[in-house]
Amino acid sequence: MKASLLAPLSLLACSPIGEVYSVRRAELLLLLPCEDSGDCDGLVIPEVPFEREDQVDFELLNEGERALTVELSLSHSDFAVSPATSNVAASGSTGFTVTYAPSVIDPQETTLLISHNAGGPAFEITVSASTNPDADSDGYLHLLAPRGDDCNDFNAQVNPGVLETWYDGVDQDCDGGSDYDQDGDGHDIHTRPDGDDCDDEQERIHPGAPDPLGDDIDQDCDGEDG
Ligand SMILES: [Ca+2]
Ligand SMILES: [Ca+2]
Ligand SMILES: [Ca+2]
Ligand SMILES: [Ca+2]
Repeated sequence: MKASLLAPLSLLACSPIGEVYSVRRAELLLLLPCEDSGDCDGLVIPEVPFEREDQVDFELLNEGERALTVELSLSHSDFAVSPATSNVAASGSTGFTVTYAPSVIDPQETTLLISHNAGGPAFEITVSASTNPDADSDGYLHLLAPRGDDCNDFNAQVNPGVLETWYDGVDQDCDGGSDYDQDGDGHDIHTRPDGDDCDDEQERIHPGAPDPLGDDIDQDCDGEDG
């Protein structure tokens, strides 16, 4: 049996093989991708923005002479592994994917449990992940981050420090107001389907505004002065 040549099964052996790191259990050899940083103690998923997900692939080799069944599970709902079960043919291999979709800003860690019928203990692999709170690198953090105020963290032209461009349908400065109400009087510009502001650059001019007679200004937008 090839397995008899392998390292003691009770030890978690982690050693570099090119750009992957390996862990053995009986006839199974787990090959994990290794970060450039040399952080190779498990699966590492770096810098995933909110509202996005990232994934890391790894491989399980069956070095034995019989087909083996493996089951994979993760203990954290922000992580998922696919497929959850697999049969690994003798002398064959199977690929798996761990996906991370962050729900919080803080770095997270979970355990990937890989059960198998190869004999010996299951694999327990640490999966760690971190988030990128400023995905568009505009210096403003995602709304879900502490003190975050970037209402679109995937567009560097949108943040509280940007000058608003009116009437383009985009809230550039993240103030949450209507993009069709430049003067902020609560009435959208009259050119909009639901707009009734006849002068959207004067906050004192809109339907319902006082319209004193004789100043030649139609403050209440009814079409005439007074
Ligand atoms: Ca940002
Ligand atoms: Ca932004
Ligand atoms: Ca705008
Ligand atoms: Ca207005």
